[in-house]
This record gives sequence, structure tokens and C-alpha cells, in this order.
Amino acid sequence: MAFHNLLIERDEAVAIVTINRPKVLNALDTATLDELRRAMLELTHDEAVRAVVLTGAGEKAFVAGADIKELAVMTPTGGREHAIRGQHVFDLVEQMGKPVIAAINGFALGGGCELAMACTIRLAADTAKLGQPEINLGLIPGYGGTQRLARIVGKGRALELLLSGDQITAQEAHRIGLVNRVFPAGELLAGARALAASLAARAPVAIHYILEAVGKGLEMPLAQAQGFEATLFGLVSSTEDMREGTKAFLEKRKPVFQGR
Ligand code: CO8
Repeated sequence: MAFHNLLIERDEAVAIVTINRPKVLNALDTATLDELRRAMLELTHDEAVRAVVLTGAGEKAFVAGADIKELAVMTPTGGREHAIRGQHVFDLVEQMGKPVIAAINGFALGGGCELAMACTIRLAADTAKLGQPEINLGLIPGYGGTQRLARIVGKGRALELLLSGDQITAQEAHRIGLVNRVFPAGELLAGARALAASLAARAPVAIHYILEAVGKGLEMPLAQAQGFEATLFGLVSSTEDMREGTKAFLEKRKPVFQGR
């Protein structure tokens, strides 16, 4: 895979994807979004990859948003197409069937906050700032932010952030449930890698089904969602990993999962 604006590193079953445009605080332009789309598709289909860490280059930013230079000259139809294209890429992140951990190492604003919200788990440096400042540009979020933010932190808090455009600290983001954990800045990446490695060692089919049950189930009425959960439970019951997991428990040893 050849990329100009992404760095991709492999550490056993973990892939570390770094958005690499530090001069513009890793702003997402069309080319970078397209690279992210290709990278996510490849990592989705690579069975050796079981978890992904997504972060930004440099110490200042995770992603400071969509590239405002591109937004400034956007036409109405172009804007709509651009939003749909970005939403598709972020849906790929959310639906890859493997945990994607956002290591929020600095500003996560606008499209950057939206990208973090498409990830499975958000870890933040204590120096990070998060927000949806589109309102300050006379815009609204266009990469799913109005929807994912309200689903993650609730309608009232989401509306306050969206309407004020305020940046909040990592500690405040943790308090309202926007990030899962806060690390001293120097320890963030190691923490994200360790979490990814620990998730990568778990039964991949069960991981995939948990992600699908929660992701799709939340969009369904409860009875239907529980039916979906039961179907996935039935499917996971047929895996070799289920047999290995239960057998290892009874034999008082650590299970070795193969993803089958
Ligand atoms: N786009 C393009 N360039 C950017 C961006 C960005 N989002 N953010 C920063 N940069 C550039 C700056 O222009 C500057 O470039 P230069 O050195 O050439 O002047 C460089 O990065 C460094 O930035 P600053 O000098 O501004 O650094 P500061 O430390 O002073 O400030 C901030 C840091 C507070 C993060 C500030 O850069 C900032 O406010 N950035 C913009 C944040 C923002 O508004 N983000 C939301 C953008 S809109 C969006 O994301 C919509 C998503 C949905 C789109 C849907 C499709 C249509």
C-alpha cells in the first residue's frame, strides 16, 4: 500500500495508522480521506490484523478537522458529495468488525472529533482538546457528527457542544463520556498499543459479533435487537474458538483463539 498522507505500521496483530499532515494539524483533505478509505478496506480484509490504532502525527493534533481550504471553495452539490464520501469512510472505520482505538494525541476538532467518534474506543492525551467548531465557520458537521455525538454523550450535551463550537479538555470529554480514558500525553500511544494488543488476543469472531450486535442493535427496536443478538449467539456457538474458550476454562489454562 503506497500512501502520501498516512503512515501504517504493523506490530504483530495490531496496525497503527497515523494521519500524517502535521503542518496543517493533520487536516483531512480529499486525498487523505481517500487514502483512509483504502487503508481501512485493506485492514478490514487482512485477517492477520485484529485491532487498529488510529492517531495523528506530531504532538499537537489528532486531526484538526476537514481541510478548510477545500471547504472554503465548495459548491452546494460538491459539499453534499464531499459529506457523503466522508461519511462512507467513517462508516468503514465504525463497521470494520475489528476494534479501532482512537489515540487522541491533541486537537480532535470538527471532522477530527467525528473520526474519533467513529472509532470503537477513544483514548485521549491529557493535553487533547475536542470539539465541533463548525458553527464558527458558518457550517454544521458533515461526517456524522450531529448523529454520533448525540448518541455518545446524549442530546443535551451534544447540542451544547454543536451550538457553542466550544473546545473541551480531555478531562471534560472523559467526564461526559466522549472519551473512555485519559493518559499523560507521553503514555498515550503505549496505552493504545497495549489495549489494542489485548483486544487482538481475544476471539475475533466474538469481537466482530459484539461490535455488530451493539452497532446495529442500537438502531433497532429492543425486541428485534435481542433477536439479532440471539442469532449472533447461535452463530458464535458454532465456532472452534467457543469450544477452545470453554474447554480452556474447564482445564484451567489460557485459551488460544484461532479466529475460526
Ligand atoms: N484545515 C486546514 N488547515 C488547518 C486546519 C484545518 N482544519 N486546522 C489548522 N490548519 C492549519 C493552519 O491554517 C495553519 O497553517 P499555516 O501554518 O499555513 O498558517 C497550521 O494548520 C497550524 O495551525 P494554527 O497556526 O492555526 O495553530 P494554532 O495552534 O494557532 O491553532 C487550532 C490550532 C485551534 C486547532 C486552529 O488551527 C484551528 O482552529 N483550526 C481549525 C479547526 C476547525 O475549525 N476545524 C473544523 C473544520 S470544519 C470540519 O471539520 C467539517 C467536517 C465535515 C465536512 C463535511 C464535508 C463538506
